[in-house]
Amino acid sequence: MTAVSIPNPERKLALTNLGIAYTAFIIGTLCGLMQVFIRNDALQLPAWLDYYQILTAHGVLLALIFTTFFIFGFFQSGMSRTLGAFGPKVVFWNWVGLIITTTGTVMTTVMIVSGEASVLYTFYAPMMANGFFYVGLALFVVGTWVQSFALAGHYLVWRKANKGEKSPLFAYMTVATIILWIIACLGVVATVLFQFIPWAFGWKEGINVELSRSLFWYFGHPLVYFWLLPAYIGWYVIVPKIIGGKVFSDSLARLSFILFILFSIPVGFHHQLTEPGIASFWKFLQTVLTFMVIVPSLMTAFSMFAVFETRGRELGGKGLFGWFRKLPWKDVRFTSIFIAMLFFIPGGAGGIINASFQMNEVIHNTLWVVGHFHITVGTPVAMTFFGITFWLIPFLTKRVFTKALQRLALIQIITWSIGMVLMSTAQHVLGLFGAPRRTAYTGYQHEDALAWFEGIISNHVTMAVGGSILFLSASLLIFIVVQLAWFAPMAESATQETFPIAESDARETPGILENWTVWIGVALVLIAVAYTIPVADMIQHAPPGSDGFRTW
Ligand code: HEM
Ligand SMILES: [Cu+2]
Repeated sequence: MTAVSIPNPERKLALTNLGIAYTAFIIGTLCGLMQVFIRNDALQLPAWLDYYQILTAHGVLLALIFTTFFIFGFFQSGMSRTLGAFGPKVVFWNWVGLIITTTGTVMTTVMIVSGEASVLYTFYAPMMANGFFYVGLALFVVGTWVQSFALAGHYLVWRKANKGEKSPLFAYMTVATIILWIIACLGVVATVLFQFIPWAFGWKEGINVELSRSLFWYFGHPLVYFWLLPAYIGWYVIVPKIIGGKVFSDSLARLSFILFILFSIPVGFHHQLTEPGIASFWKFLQTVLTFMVIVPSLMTAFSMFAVFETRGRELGGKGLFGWFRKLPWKDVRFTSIFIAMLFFIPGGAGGIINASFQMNEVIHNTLWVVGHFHITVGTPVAMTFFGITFWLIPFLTKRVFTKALQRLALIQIITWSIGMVLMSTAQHVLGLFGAPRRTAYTGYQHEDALAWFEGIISNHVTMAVGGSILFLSASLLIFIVVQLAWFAPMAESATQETFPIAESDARETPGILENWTVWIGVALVLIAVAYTIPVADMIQHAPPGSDGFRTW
């Protein structure tokens, strides 16, 4: 399939999703900029604006809205590109889902902006937001489910028409991500519908805090894989094509996605290691399951570098590392994703520290954690999405990604990297010295404590310098996005961007890998083992429910 573009309905759907994603992105990063200045005591907000309001907006707009809308835009384009044009029903239900998701987004954003929901993106009870904040969240999730089912429907139609064939790798990976997302959301939907909404509207008194936090993290950890797997699609399926290579191994790629589904859900307790209401055995079990995710992560790293080395040698690279120089470094579609991968090396190593029972005590709720997720979701995921954007938008708008824009794009990813190295390193080190996360400026009334934060790296000023470079980089990205959407010259067939899909040989791939019933079954068994007894405990031995608090 070498279709130059995809049909108009899919283009419109995808562009709408991407447009909302980037609107959220620029507002979210502006909040980030304010945060670094407030924490450094260089900015005081006016009385009507609150640090926690901004921080809630930052988390929700970037971690939930930017990522989710981007992912669906990417999926819709890729599913149409690899499985063929959507039927009218698939188009219709994708729109219905998109509209519901957007309605939910608008509702939550209005609540946050009007100061009714400064509960941060984890909305921990017993902090209580306006009930419509939770209704907005529920609509957001339901809307993504409708879009997910529409895409799954498209896949099923393809499978019926192509009996006995293995689906294209892009479609397979999309379905895996959707399955993960739907199973994961069950937790957040349960707590929002049955705990938060009745409580916030005053229909029910008191909330079981431990249960709500556990249901949140049952969702919150796989949420990070919902961000990561689409980035991995970029790594496994798209990058090899961009550099002129092939997928290293089709079955390895599929197996790694299955392992991500299995080992990313029954592990939420690793975010709750300091909570008293969960027996340590269950924390231990979930920690062990958490570490299993290292296996597919290293499989991914291995196959990516195998693709790079193979291609570099094809291009004439000699010796142990000669292949490295042969890679197409000037192609920003590749370089962006390569740098994204590099950031994931310290990001993943930090994750192992966070998930370790004892070491978690050292970094828990410190700025270290903030440093960590900016070099996992904030760069490996986000920068992979930038790299995809550079060709996806011109592919959809049929415009040219001109040489001048390509140069700007290189500057954009380099500045993002520099800003992130500064901000994230400062956050990691400050965190080790005990600087807390999720706090505005903290005066620390003692000179010894103040001295900890006066190093060159362990300094809130370094963090602010990094944050400022990041915001400039974000603005540059928006400039490029706007150019690609509306102003770049229209393409002719020779200059039209393609949707790169690498060749992947599925002939030897075991059919069982596409037997979803089996894998959903195994996932549910693991979830039941990890959660049934501790959750039953939380319900049976629950203390009296808590009233709601407005801490802002
Ligand atoms: C201009 C770029 C950015 C800057 C300057 C920035 C800055 C910050 C700072 C300083 C915090 C910690 C505040 C605190 O704990 O008191 C924070 C939190 C956070 N950031 Fe960013 N960030 C940026 C981009 C991003 C991106 C691209 C993402 C994700 C895609 C992201 C996701 C988050 C999340 C999820 C939190 C946690 C919010 C919470 O604790 O509730 N950030 N950011
Ligand atoms: Cu986690």
